[in-house]
Amino acid sequence: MKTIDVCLSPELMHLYDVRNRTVVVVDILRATSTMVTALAHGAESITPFAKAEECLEMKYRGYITSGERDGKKIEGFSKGNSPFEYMDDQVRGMKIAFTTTNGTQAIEKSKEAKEVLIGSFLNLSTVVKYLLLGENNVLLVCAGWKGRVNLEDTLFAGAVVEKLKDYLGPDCDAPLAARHLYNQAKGNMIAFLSESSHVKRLNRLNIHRDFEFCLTPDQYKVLPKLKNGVLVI
Ligand code: 3SL
Repeated sequence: MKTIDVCLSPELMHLYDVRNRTVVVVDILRATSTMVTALAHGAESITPFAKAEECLEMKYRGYITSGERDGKKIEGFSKGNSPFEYMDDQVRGMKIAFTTTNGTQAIEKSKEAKEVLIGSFLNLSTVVKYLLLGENNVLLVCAGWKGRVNLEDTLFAGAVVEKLKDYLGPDCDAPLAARHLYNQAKGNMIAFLSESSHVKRLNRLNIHRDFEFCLTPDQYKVLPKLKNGVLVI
């Protein structure tokens, strides 16, 4: 039986040998939700950067520069990190250089993996189907917040573990904990997350609709994959 594990924070990545695994990076609020949205709406590619300065340089190479620090658009960048900035034709055919506080850092730490995918509630069923049919053991990497665990990424991990429980065995207790949490929350995830740290942060920025959208399952069927350092579908 293939196995599935959950890395609850990128700070725990040193515990995992990812070279033979399929890694799914998840940052529900909001980086991976926004990446899925942009590629579903026709963006050509997303190049993730850990460092904002390196990302900004890409504007001289014809890229849209996107991202945030602490939830706010970075000075000099074209776009922030709201999925609503990447819908319809706003990024169709464009190459995006992207940097975020946690999401792109988690991608950077996952680069050694056999393959790196981008997961969110927005493409949940597509992720699950791919992992079910794939050959590799799986690691779900939760981006968290500055090294700390967060609820929303853990809930997504729990949803994936729950849906694959008859096919992929848990590698340790983190997938079990995530699954139990998801089963408690799934009736009303918005209410369940109302006291979570990042929801409070986003509410302060007045972007409650981003929060609700990012928790909506199966809006898109795309599955972004990292190829030579670039996310494409
Ligand atoms: O940390 C990240 O990668 C972001 O998704 C955080 S925020 O939702 O833009 O605040």
